[in-house]
Parts: sequence; structure tokens; C-alpha cells
Amino acid sequence: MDKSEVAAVLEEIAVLLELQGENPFRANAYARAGRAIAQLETNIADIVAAGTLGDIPGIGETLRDKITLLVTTGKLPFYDDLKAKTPPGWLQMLRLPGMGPKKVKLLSDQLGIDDLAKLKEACDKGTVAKLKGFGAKTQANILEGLAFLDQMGNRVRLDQAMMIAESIVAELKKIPGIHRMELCGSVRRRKETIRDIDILVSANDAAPIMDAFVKLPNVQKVVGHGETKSSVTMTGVDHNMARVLINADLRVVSDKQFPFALNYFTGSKEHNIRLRQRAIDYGYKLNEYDLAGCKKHIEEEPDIYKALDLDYVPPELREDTGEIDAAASHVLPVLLEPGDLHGVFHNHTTWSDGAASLEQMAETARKLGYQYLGIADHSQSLTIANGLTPKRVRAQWKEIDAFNAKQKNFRLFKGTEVDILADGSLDFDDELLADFDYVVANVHSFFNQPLEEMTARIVKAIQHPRVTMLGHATGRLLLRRDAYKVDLDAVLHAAAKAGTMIEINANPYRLDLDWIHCKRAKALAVQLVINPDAHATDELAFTRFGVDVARRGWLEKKDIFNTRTLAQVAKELQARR
Ligand code: DGT
Ligand code: CA
Repeated sequence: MDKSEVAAVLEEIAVLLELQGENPFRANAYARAGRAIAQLETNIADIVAAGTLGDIPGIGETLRDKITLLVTTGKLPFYDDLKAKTPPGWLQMLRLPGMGPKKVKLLSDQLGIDDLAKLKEACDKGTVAKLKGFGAKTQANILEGLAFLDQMGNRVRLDQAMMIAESIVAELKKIPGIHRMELCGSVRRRKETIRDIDILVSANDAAPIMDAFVKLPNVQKVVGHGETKSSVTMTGVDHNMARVLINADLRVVSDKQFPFALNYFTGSKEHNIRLRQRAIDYGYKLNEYDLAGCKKHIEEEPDIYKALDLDYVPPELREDTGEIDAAASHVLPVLLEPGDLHGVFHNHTTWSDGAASLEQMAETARKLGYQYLGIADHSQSLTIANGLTPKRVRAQWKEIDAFNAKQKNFRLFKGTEVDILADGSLDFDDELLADFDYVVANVHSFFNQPLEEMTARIVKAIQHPRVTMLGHATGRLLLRRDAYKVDLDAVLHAAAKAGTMIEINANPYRLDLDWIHCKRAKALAVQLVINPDAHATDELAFTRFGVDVARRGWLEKKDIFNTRTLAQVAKELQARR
């Protein structure tokens, strides 16, 4: 087990202990230890081997023994017992906004509620409101949260699903007998939200793999344990320490079946249907095990497409938006790759609401192989995010200049994430705006404006000569808040006309512009730019999710501004001034 897995188990124990009504101090000790371990610079296995685990602040004897057991054996009976004692419904209840372990415990003790259905029933009857510490407002919030969960069908964000999927793959790799393994389904297609994780392996003997799978760490519940397919509910803690609960299905097939099963279980269903139809047109029969009637040798997934006279369709494109026709006519895009990016523009530092200094952000960007990093802290009206006054902006520029003076082959660009005020004007005057290298304009207030007003507001900002790019265009927060009402087509047209770029905000909470609209933007020749909206050094890695969105939106290297080199970007930003 690596340190992030150990940290996740400890965090989870903290939650489970609290749910069991344990002393909060004891629960908190686990959470604290989890955080300490997550931040370790060294390998946890090395620390355990060296016997220096006890030197980490907050890790006493009990924790030391438990962590040692976990790291050396991958198992912890104490944790397994806790999980077994905890109804999965309690964990689901924790996904409701404002619901902590204490409230869940109260609901269970007082009203016998241990799942979402019972909670809904009690709220409908009004009994929750009468409970001490709850009240009518809390009850209404719970009902609203339940409706939202229902509507979202218990989906989780891609980053959350990826984290769990990757940990499952890492665990399965340790099992002997697995020949090939791939993630399938919406995870492989990099959809922005995921209902369940689909994993496919090939092996001669499925039984031991099935047995190991249902016993993986972080399995909350075994939903099904069959001969060649098993399903489990997995738990985890995401990078923001929020709980994640998601089902994972594992299927075992033979080596021969593997490419067909991989193709089938990657989906989408709509893509599969089209592909199957094309197979029928060729006189073949395509299913999850075979391309019956076809004599060609098929060993890998691309061979299936080849047998049907199609170019290989990358998983991100398999949404039935014309990819089969494009593959048949050999006009599929050459999709953007993560390595094509040379820098990013929308990032925060401790100057506003970021957690890292300018130097720390730059250092991480360099390590990622970037040639440049744009600093775009918040503007003055966003006081809750410690927005910069013009005076502080100028002070920051000095720091950036001093930093750049010491650099070779790397540069910080001076940007701002300027608020688009209610009437579409900007939060800094034109004189100040003129001296930034670039300007990212964003809506952070008055989300409830009517469609026409919001559209006019954003279009006005796009038309401002100093605005380089529009940030998170629709304001959506995945699984949490809908986009504001805006005529996106009008926005895209305005951006094309004004030559203003549109951001693909790669923060996995946003992924805004959506991939569907990326496709539309490309059709209108809008220049796009991928930004992580990083508020900490590790969040620069969010960029990868923006690349996923761009790929789903058929975007190529040339469509994305930050595939340009430092010299090209410096030149273009200068030319725009
Ligand atoms: P989600 O909802 O995020 O889990 O999305 P997917 O795409 O992972 O959907 P899932 O897990 O229901 O199924 C995985 C893949 O299996 C799906 O993308 C395509 C394939 N599949 C599932 N059901 C059907 C079906 O009825 N017909 C066909 N052709 N393919 C299916
Ligand atoms: Ca799935």
C-alpha cells in the first residue's frame, strides 16, 4: 500500500469511528495521522521498514502498530470490522450537504434511519424537523440534497472515480494470473461524471481473481460475486477529503475475447450500436466476445476497427457524434495529447486565495515540463477570495519581474482573473488592465440573472479589447450547481468575432467548457485554452482533466493556445496589447 492509500484508510477509519459514536478525539487522531502521512515526502514502506513511523507527529503506539500492519500486509482487521458494522446507507447519507457523522448517528439512534429511502420518508413525514439540532430548515435542506442525489443518479466526478479506479488497478496488478487489464466504460472515455467503474481482465482461471477482487482494501460491500463477473461498492477519500462511494465491476474473459470485451464494455452504448450495425453491413456479427464471420486476425482493439475498414476511434470520441463516419472517411482528428501543452494561464497564489507562493507554483510548473506559467489571482471585488487591489497588483508585478529576471527558458506571465461585474464591465480600470500580459475574465456573482442579461454581460466582457480569455464560461459545479442561464452559442459567436479565447477550465469540479460545446467552439474557429484553475501546486495536475475534455471535444493541438511555445505565446500576447 502506498501512502495515499494508507492515508485514505486512516481518513475512512476516522469517519467510521465517528459514525459508531466513538470519542471524536480518537476519531480525529486517525484523520490527523492520515493527513500527516499523505504529506510525507518519503515512501511509507521505507519508513515502516526503518521503524521510524513513531517519529511522525501524532502517531502514537496504537496507530504505529495499525499502520505497520496495513503497510506490511495490506490488511487491517480493525478497519474491516468497522466497515462490517457500518450500514452503507450511513455513508450515502454523508454525501448530503451539511450532513456529518454526528447527524447521521443521531438520525440512526433516534429514528432508526440507516438509508436514504428511510431518510426521505422521515423528512416527508416531518419527523426529522422535530429532532433536536435539526429543525425545519435542515429538513428542507436534506430533502433538497436527496432530490439532487436522485437526479444525479449517484454519480461521482471523474477525478474521484479515477482515484479509486487507479487504486483498484494497482491492487489487482499484484494478483498472479492476470494477463491483460484495462479500465473500460465511462472512465476510459473520460466522461466528466461516472456512475460505476468497469474493469476488464483476461486470465485462464477467473475464480482466484474474483476472490481477490471482493476482498480488496476499501471494499465497502460485495454486491455480487460470480464466476466471471463481480461487483463491489468501493469507498475512498478524494483530494479534498470528501468521501466517495462508487460501485466497481470486474469481468474476467479469455485472452482471445479480450479485445472484443474491451471494445464492448468501453461503450458508449450508442457507439457500440453503430459499430455493430457496421459489422452487420459487412456480414459479420459483433458482440462482447467475437466478431463472428470475420476471418481477419484480431488481437488488439484497433484490429476490430481495421476489420471494419475504420480508422481507430479513441475512446474519448465514442459518443456517437459522427466518429464512425469520420473514421470511415479517414478524417478523425489527431487528438491533443497531455505533452502538447507548454504552460497554463489561470492559476492562483497566496496573493489571493491560493495555498502556494508564486515561486512554489513556478517550481512545480517547471517540474511538469512547462515553459511558462500564468498567474491570475482574483481582482479587487472578490474580497472573499482576497482579491488584489490595484496597489497589490503592482506589488505582485514587481515580484514576478524579480522572479523572471532570474529565469532561463521559463517565464511567469502577469495575468489577472478579473471579475465580470453585473453589467458586464470589468473589476479593474482599463489603465491597469492594459499593463497585464493577459486577462482572464470570469463571472463570480449575480448567477441568477435572466438569460438575456447574463448573455449580454458576458458578451460585453468578451468584446473588451483587453480580455484575452473567458474563464469557466457557464459557472457549473459538477453534481453541485447547474450552469447559469446563458446563450452559449451567442457567447461562442462573440468570442470568434472578437478573437477572444475561451477557457476549458480543467478543475474537475468544473470541466467548463463542456466537451459538447468544445466541438461547437471548434466549428466556429474559437481559440481554446486549457487552464487548471490551480489553487495549490498539486492542482496544476488538474490540467490533465482539461485535456480529456478537449479530446472528447475532438480538439487538436492547433485548437489550443497553450500548445504554443514560450516564444510564440510571448509574441502573441504582446501583439494583442
Ligand atoms: P456510467 O453510467 O458512467 O457507468 O457509463 P458507462 O458507459 O460506463 O455505462 P455502463 O457502466 O452502464 O456500461 C459500460 C459499457 O457497457 C457501456 O459504455 C457500453 C456497454 N453496455 C452496457 N449496456 C449495454 C447495452 O445494453 N448495449 C450495448 N450495446 N452496450 C452496452
Ligand atoms: Ca460504468
